[in-house]
Amino acid sequence: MAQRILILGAAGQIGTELTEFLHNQGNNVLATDIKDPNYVNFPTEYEIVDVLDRDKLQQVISKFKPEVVYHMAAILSATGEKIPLKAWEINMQGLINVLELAREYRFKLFWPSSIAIFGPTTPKDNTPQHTIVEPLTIYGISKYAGERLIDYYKHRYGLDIRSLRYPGLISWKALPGGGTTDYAVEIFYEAIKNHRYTCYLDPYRTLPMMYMDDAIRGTVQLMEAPRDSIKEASYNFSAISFSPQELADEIKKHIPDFEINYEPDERDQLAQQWPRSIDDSRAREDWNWKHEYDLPLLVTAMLENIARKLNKQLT
Ligand code: AKB
Repeated sequence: MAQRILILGAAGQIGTELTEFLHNQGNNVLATDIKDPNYVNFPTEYEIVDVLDRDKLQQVISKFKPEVVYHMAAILSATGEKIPLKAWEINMQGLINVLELAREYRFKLFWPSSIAIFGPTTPKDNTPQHTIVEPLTIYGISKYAGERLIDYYKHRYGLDIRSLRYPGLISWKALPGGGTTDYAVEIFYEAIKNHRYTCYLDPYRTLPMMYMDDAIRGTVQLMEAPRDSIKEASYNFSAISFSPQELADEIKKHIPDFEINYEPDERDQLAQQWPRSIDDSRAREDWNWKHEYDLPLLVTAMLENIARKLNKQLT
């Protein structure tokens, strides 16, 4: 059934594709972000909304009356380390503003968490749903505090709030911005344009990753699942894991002269704190999550779509 859906942070990497997907499903979608309308291109209505501007947020919500809100606006891990207090304000105060409006307007809410909630003391392989959580980045701390806060609002005020711990997301339609896992998108553009890439992570820095089509499908599936099937405040959510070297080797199967070299920087220290792989069996059991893209499928899809977008040949 078509719904009235508000997207906050619609111009970001996930928001862009989520907006398109929900619009194509026949929903009445309002996309919002802080970007100038001249620099965005949505198939839906668009409005400027800063999640820190509670009055504007309230105005938009009281007028549009969304049944569902996806709050995707956030500062990611690498940018967060450059502006920690601003990142905390945007990630936490932005969430509190949305939660307070959820209390008043009773919409269903999606809010993204991340594998960044885990830290150096967390078991790195097949990281369980419930385990040691001691993040060291401001982004990870804000995401874990956010998980506790949405759970509080769920139980205290009876709200329907759902959440996923996203891994690194790989997409060709919109660029990521300010994350530690962004290399896994940049590498495709550089491979197609210049046949070489300098990676800021260690060659063997394995991280959990997912193709955007899987991420969007899983997100909407979580939101459509019966309310009583949702047992976790935020679900471990996983598809594949690979290192930069494994990704480069797969790209070389399509672009044989592709070369990668490594200059690890401070982002490698962030990635080092995160899990190598995630146990998402709770998501698979509770609401039937299942990914479709493995590494070869993901690489083929990324190369073909970006080459077409840039009007370039692969070899
Ligand atoms: C980042 O790298 O900061 C994000 C994330 C894993 O949440 N992509």
